[in-house]
Amino acid sequence: MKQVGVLHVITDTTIQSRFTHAQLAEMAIEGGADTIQFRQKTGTTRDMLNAAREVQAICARHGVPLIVNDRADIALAIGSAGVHFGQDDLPIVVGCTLFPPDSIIGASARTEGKVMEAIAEGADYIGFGPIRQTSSKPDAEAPKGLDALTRMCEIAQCPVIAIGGITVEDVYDVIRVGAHGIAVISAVCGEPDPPAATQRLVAEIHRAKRD
Ligand code: TZP
Ligand code: MG
Repeated sequence: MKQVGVLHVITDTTIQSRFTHAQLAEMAIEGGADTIQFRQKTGTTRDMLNAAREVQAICARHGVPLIVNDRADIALAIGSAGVHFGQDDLPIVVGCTLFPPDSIIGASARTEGKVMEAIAEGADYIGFGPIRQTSSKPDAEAPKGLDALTRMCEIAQCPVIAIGGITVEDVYDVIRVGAHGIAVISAVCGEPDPPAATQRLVAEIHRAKRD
């Protein structure tokens, strides 16, 4: 099984405009994030490539894997460590043929059937959510809660990364019910002090894994 990080900080320049993707990545890594996800839904491909390239340079300097959301072309162009596909993106089985064998391929899956399908197709981890109400993804489904997360963690034969509205107060329970890790936007990018916020999340993840 490939090594998958426990705190995926998704850089986002729509819920806030104080920081660029690169600045957010730098601060998240400073706070202890072990995975960065570049996620940008709008703008030109050229601008996206330039922004992702900057983030990749920072991640490479710190030895932290970068996962690119949706955009296989950008991921391949910058040589990121991995890519994350949603249900409307490239099928996992197609993604697996495009990327080097050591790449981390993540998949969003919201039902048991989709989880099993993504794993069978070769996903290295499953992103499951939204766990809580989120305002960072306008088309997010209704919150699924901890019971559904527990069930997914039981059936998934690969790491489950919980996502959606996760705050520092939720982290302990999310990990205790079986999630391998969490992915967050607002709990880092929307906080006044992103490095400190990241540190608090990391501490909670480790506390839950120790107990
Ligand atoms: N996918 C499901 S919920 C979500 C994504 C990208 C948004 C996560 O952001 P936040 O601010 O941590 O709820
Ligand atoms: Mg997607």
